[in-house]
Amino acid sequence: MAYQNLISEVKEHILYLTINREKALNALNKDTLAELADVVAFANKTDEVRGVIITGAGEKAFVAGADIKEFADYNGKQGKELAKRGQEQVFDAIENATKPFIAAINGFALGGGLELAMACHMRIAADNARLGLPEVTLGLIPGYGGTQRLTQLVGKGKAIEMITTANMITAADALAFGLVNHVVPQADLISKAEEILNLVKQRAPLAVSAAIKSVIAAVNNHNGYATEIEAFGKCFETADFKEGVAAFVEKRKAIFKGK
Ligand code: CO8
Repeated sequence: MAYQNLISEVKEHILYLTINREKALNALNKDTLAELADVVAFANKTDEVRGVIITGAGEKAFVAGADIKEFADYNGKQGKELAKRGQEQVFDAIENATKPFIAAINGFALGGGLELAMACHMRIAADNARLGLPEVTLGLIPGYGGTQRLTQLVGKGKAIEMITTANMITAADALAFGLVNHVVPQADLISKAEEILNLVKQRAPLAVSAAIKSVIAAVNNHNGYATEIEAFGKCFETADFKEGVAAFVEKRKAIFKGK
C-alpha cells in the first residue's frame, strides 16, 4: 500500500509500519492519522497479517506528538472532534485489534506519540528513548486516551506525576514503571519485536485474538471475567483446538490454520 506519511510493508505475515515524517519528528497530523486508520483496518481484516510493528522514521523520534502546528487555531469543538475521531479510528482500533501490535519506540515518544505506543499491546523501547505526556505545557491534556492508558500501565500516582509535571522519563525508568516490556539497544529494536511476533505466529490465531480481547476487556472494565469465559468456550469450537490437542497427544508440532 502506498501512503504519503507511512511506510507499510508486509513480510512473513508481519506488517511493518513506519511513521514517516522525519523532519517533523513523525508528528501525527490529520493525514497521517487517516492513513493509520486505513492501514489498521487493513491489518485487522487480512489473514496475511499476524502481527504489526509500529516505529518512527529516523533515529531521533518514534512520534513527537500530535502535530501542534495543525491544531494551533482549533476551538473546543474542533479539538473534541479531532480527539474523538483519532481515538475511535486509530487508538481504540489498535487496542481492539485481533492481532498483536508492538510499538518499537526508537526515540522521543511524546504526547500523541506515547499515546499511540500505549494503544499498542506491547512496547519495546530503545535505550535512548524518552517518553512523556507534555500536553500541559501547551495548556492541554492528553486527548488520545493518555490519561486512561498511562494510569492503567503505571498506576494513578506515577501517571498524575508524569502528566502534571510534563517530565520526560528515560527508557530505563519506563521499564521500571511497567510502561514498556523491554529495553534494548536501538539497533536491536525491530529484531526484539520480531522475536516476540515470531513466537506468537506459531500459536493458534483465534486463541491469540481471544486472549487479547479478554485482556483488553480487563483494562477497560468491559466485564473481563465474562468475556474470558465466553471466549474460552468459543475456543473449543475451533479446528485449531482439535489440532493443538491432537498434536500434543501425537507429540508433534501443531499446524494451526486460524479456523
Ligand atoms: N508537532 C509539530 N511539529 C513538531 C512536533 C510536534 N508535536 N515536534 C517536533 N516538531 C518539529 C519542530 O517544530 C521542528 O520543525 P522545524 O525544523 O520546521 O522547526 C522539528 O520537528 C524538529 O524539532 P525540534 O527542532 O524541536 O527538535 P529538538 O531536538 O530541539 O527537540 C523535542 C525535540 C523535545 C521532541 C521537541 O521537538 C518538542 O518538544 N516537540 C513537541 C513535543 C510535544 O509537546 N508533544 C505533544 C504534542 S500535543 C499532543 O500530542 C496532544 C495529543 C492529543 C491530541 C488530541 C487532539 C487535539
